[in-house]
This record gives sequence, C-alpha cells and structure tokens, in this order.
Amino acid sequence: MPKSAFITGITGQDGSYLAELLLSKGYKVFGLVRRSSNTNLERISHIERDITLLQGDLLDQNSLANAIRHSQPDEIYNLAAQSFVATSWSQPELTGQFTALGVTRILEAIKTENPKIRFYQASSSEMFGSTPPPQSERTPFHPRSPYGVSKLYGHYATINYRESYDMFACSGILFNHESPRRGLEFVTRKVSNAAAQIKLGLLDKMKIGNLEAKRDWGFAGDYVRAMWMMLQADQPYDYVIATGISKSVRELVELAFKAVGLNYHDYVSVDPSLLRPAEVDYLCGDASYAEKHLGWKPAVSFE
Ligand code: NAP
Ligand code: G4F
Repeated sequence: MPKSAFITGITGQDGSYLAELLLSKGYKVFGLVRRSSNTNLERISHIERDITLLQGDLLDQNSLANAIRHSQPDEIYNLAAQSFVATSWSQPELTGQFTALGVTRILEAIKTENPKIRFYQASSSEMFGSTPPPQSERTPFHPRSPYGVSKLYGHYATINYRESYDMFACSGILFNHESPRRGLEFVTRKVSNAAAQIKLGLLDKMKIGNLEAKRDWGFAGDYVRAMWMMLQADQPYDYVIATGISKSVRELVELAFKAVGLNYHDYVSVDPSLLRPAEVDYLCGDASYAEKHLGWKPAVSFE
C-alpha cells in the first residue's frame, strides 16, 4: 500500500519541491489550496495531474479537518504560512492568525481525526533572531519580527502536542533556502532577477535594504529532503537544517552582478525605506545533529 501525504502550502516554493520528492518515492500526494479569484498553481503545474488538490484555508478549522478526513494521510507537512518577514510588520495580526494559530488548528484537526499521523512543522531560523551564531537546537530563541514570534508559537505548539498527546510531531528549524521558484520579493530572487534585467537593458538600477545582514543560504531541494527524513525517523525530534556557511547580502549582490559581468557599485543603492524595524543580523546554523541522526547533508552550495 503506497504511503500518502498531505501538504499545506503546496503552491509555495517548498511545497512544490516536496510534492516532487514524495511523488518520486511513490507517495499519493494531497495538497491544500486556498480559494482565490486567480489560480496560482504555477509552481506545481508540471505535476498537477499526479496530485490531488483540496480546497481549504489555515484560517478555517473545519476545512482542515475535512481535508485530513478526505486524504487519510500517513504524513502531514505544514508548510503554509505568511512567510515574508517584511510583511509581518504591516500585517502582524494576520501573520499571527496564519503562521501561529494555523499550527494549532492543524494539530487539533490531527488530534481529532487521527493522532497517529506523523506531522512536520515548518519552523524557522528567524526564531533565533538576535541570538548570535552558531545556532543549533540548544540555542535560545529571541525573535525580532512578528513573523519570528508567530513561528516560535507554532514551534512550541508542535512540541506541546508531542508531549501532551504522544503525537509524532517534528519541527524543522530551517535556515534560509532558495531556488529559481523562490518568490521575487525575497532578496535572492530580487537580486538575481534585477542583475539579469539590468544586463538585458530592461532595468537601470536596483534599490536594496540592509547590505550587511548575513544569512546561511541553502537550496530548497536539499531542505525538503530533510523534512521527509525527519518523518521517517524512529522518534520525533526537532532539527536545525542549515549549511553552516554564512554570507552577507553584499556578497550575494556582488556575486550575482559579477555572474553577468557587471560591477554592482554602478547599479545598486541603499533605500532606507527597505530597512526593517528590527533586523536579524547574523544567522549561521549548526546542523550537526541532523547529520548525525538523520544522515542529512546539503548537496548544493551558496555559489
Ligand atoms: P512560500 O513560497 O511563501 O509558500 C507559502 C505557502 O503557504 C503558499 O502555498 C501559500 O499559498 C500558503 N498559504 C499562505 N497562507 C495560507 C492560508 N491562510 N491557508 C492556506 N495556505 C496558505 O513559502 P516557502 O518558502 O515555500 O516556505 C514554506 C514554509 O517554510 C513556510 O511556512 C515558511 O514560513 C517556512 N520557512 C521557509 C524558509 C525559507 O527560507 N524558504 C525558511 C524557514 C522556514 P498561496 O500560493 O495561495 O499564497
Ligand atoms: O530574503 P529575505 O526577505 O529573507 P528573511 O527575512 O531572512 O526570511 C526568509 O528566511 C527565513 C529563515 O531565516 C524564513 F523563515 C522566512 O520565511 C523567509 O523565507 O531577507 C534576507 C535578508 C534580510 O536581512 C533583509 O533585511 O536580506 C535583507 N535585505 C536587504 N535588502 C532584503 C532587501 N530583503 C528583501 N526581501 N528585500 C530587499 O530589498
């Protein structure tokens, strides 16, 4: 009997890579999509015929329970969230509703429908916030955005359901991971897209925010593999997933412009309106626990 999995956030960057991975392993894949006046299936159009999409929303408890009842999954991956940190200051309440309380809603639905389902929660290195690197599973949290605060709620909700109801619930504390499918508002795609457009004469200049912030950037395809591995383990744990190498936004910009033969100094300027009310200055993860217990290692480098 093939395993089945239910993915919230299947239309997002990670959801699309995870769905591909699970299909390649013979899973029956179900995905949650929210109602929109415009279909938004660009990232999964190439696998749409192989998966089953179910309507629902993280804001609606009943729709989550119905989707679980319909799909009868062995595993649930909760990837849906308001995931853009900058927007979390302008929409803090909605971010809390999606990204924090959405986790409780799905955990409650699992508890009611079938507490044996294995659960993955998409936690984030943004929860470490101002705590200096290297950050591991033992590092204290100090989030710096409404998004980080909401993710921390979801993280502890996951641990609490594991401890209260003996559920197989894991939290992956993932550091930044990118791909050609990354939303254009995130800095890696904003920069690579602008460098390409400038090279082609379609854009003159690029405005950027904090050039000195440092991130531990990996590849989304490697990181969804870690999500799956967590749910195959004998026991549920929480894991940091990272490359252990950190680069500044300035290094990213320099590399991207150099790749198309341009000097970024001629095209890039700092726009103070893009600076955040509170910044996460320096993230660099220590994923040695995941390497030791899951055998996970990233395959794709920053470059
Ligand atoms: P993403 O591309 O922004 O995708 C977010 C997904 O959530 C989309 O499918 C979106 O659906 C869905 N969604 C948002 N609100 C929803 C709601 N109310 N009900 C149902 N679905 C909703 O994010 P990602 O980069 O793939 O990240 C996946 C998860 O990992 C997120 O939880 C993110 O916070 C977390 N995370 C990401 C990273 C990273 O570096 N990428 C690092 C750590 C943690 P629509 O298509 O309808 O908008
Ligand atoms: O690409 P970013 O917007 O990603 P951020 O804020 O690190 O969040 C991402 O990673 C988290 C994991 O740590 C996830 F949980 C979260 O869902 C998301 O996927 O910004 C990266 C850095 C920041 O320091 C930001 O201030 O780039 C800096 N930055 C400088 N100029 C900019 C810009 N970021 C964006 N998006 N746009 C700019 O113009």
